[in-house]
Amino acid sequence: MSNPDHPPAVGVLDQGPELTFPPGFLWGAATAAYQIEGAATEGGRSPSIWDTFSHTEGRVVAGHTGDVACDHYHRMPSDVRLMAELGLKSYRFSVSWPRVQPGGSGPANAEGLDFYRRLVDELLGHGIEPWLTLYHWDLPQPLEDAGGWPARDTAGRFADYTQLVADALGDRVTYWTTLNEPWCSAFLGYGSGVHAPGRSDGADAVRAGHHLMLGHGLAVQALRASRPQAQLGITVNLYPVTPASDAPADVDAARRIDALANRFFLDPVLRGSYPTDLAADLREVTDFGHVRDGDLAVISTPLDLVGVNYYSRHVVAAPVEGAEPEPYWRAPSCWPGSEDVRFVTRGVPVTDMDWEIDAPGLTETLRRVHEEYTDLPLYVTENGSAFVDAVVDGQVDDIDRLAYFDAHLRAAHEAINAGVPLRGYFAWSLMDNFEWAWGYTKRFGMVWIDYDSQARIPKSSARWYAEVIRRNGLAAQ
Ligand code: IFM
Repeated sequence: MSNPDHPPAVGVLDQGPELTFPPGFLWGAATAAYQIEGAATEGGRSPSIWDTFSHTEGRVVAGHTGDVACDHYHRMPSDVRLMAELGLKSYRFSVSWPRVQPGGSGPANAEGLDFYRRLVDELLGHGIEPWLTLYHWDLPQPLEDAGGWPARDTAGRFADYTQLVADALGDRVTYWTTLNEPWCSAFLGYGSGVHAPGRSDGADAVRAGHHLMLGHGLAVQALRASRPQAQLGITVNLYPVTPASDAPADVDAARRIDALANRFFLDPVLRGSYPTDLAADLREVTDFGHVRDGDLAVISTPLDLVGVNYYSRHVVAAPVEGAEPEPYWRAPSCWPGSEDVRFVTRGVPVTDMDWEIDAPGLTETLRRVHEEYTDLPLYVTENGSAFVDAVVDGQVDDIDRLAYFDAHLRAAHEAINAGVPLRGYFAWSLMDNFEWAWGYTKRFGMVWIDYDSQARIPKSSARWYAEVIRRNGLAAQ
C-alpha cells in the first residue's frame, strides 16, 4: 500500500535483479474464523470446543477467549478493503461450523451462511480470490459431547456440514480446503490436550486423526459430486525431521517423529495406506481396530491440490535418562508411542513462539511432498512468525517478520526452481489474532490489531508484502 510518509521498509527488495515467481502465482494471506471473528454468541452461532476450552480456567494464557477477537464479524467490509489495498490476490479464511450449523447437526443457519456469502461477494467485488477452509478447529461442542473426533460419527457429521456450505457457496468459491492441520486437531486436541477439547489419551489422538481424514475424504466426495469445477485440497502442517546425529538411535527417533508428524497424514491421503513402521511404533497404543475396510479408499479420494503449512523443523534425538520434557507441541503426550524422544534445540534464532527459524526446511518440505508423494499443484497455505511488536509513532516496524517472510519466499522460489509445482503462497497471518492456547500474547499478523480500539495498523511487513505482490517477486541476494 502506498503511504508517502512511510515507504516500503528496508532494502531487501532493492539488492539486484528480481527473483520472479511464475505468472499467475497466487499471493495471499490467511486467517481462521475463531481467531478473528468474535461475535461468539451472535447471529445464531452456538459454542464450539474452543469457546468451552477458552472459558475454562487455566487453559488459555491470561484467560483470553475468542469472544471478541478482531471483531472481524462486524468489520468485515473494511477488512476486505484493507486486503485490497495490500493487493492480495487471494484470501484464505475458514468457515465457523457452529455459525453455519449450530450444534453441528440439522439445517443450516441462514444468518451464519449469509455472513460468508457477504464475505465472498465482498472479496470477489475487490478482485480477490476466496479460498475457503471448512474446518479450522472449531468443532461444535455437542459433537464433542457425543465423542468428538475419536468417534467415527463425527466424520459423517463433517460431510453433512460440508454439503450445506457447498450448496450455499459453491457457486462462487473455487478453492476449498477441507481440514487445516489435522495433526493439531488430533494430537494437540486429544493427545497433549493443550488445544481444545483438552483431552489427553494417545489412542484417542490416533483415532481422531483417522476420523478427521475420513471426514476429509467424505467431504471431498460430497464437494466433487455437487461442485465438479471446484479445486479441492487438504492443508497439512509438515516439518522436516532431522536426527541430532548420525547415531542409529537418533536416526530412529527421527523416523518415529516423522511418521507421526508427517507420514501419518501424507500416506493415507496421497497413497491410500498407513506407513507400516507407524503401526509398529504404535502397537502399545492402538491396534488400529478403528480403521474399517474401505476407509483408506475414501481418505485417498483424488484431490486437485495439496496445501502445506510450514513454520519450522524438528531436530530430535534418542531418549536419555531423566531428560526434561519439552513444552507445548513438543510435549511428550503429543507423540504417542514416542514420548521418550527428545526434541533438540540448536541455538539458532527463534521466533516469539520459540520455533527455530529454518527457511531451507521449506524448500526441503515442498520438494519432499512433490518428489515422494504427488505431482499435484502445491500451495503454501500458511507460513509466518510471531515476534514482539511495538507501535512507535503510530507505526510497527516488524523487521524480524519481514526478514522471515523474505527468507521463506526465497526458499519457496528455490523449490520452484527445483521443479516443484508451487502455485501460491499465503502469509500467516493477515492480522494479529487469537493464537489458541497463547491467546493474544503472540502476534503473527502483518497488520497490527489494537485490541482495545480495534484499530488496524499495517506493519512494515504488510507494506513490503504488498510490494512483493505488485512485482510478483523479490530481489535476488
Ligand atoms: O495460528 C496458527 C494457525 O491457526 C494454524 N497454523 C499455525 C498458526 C500459528 O501457530
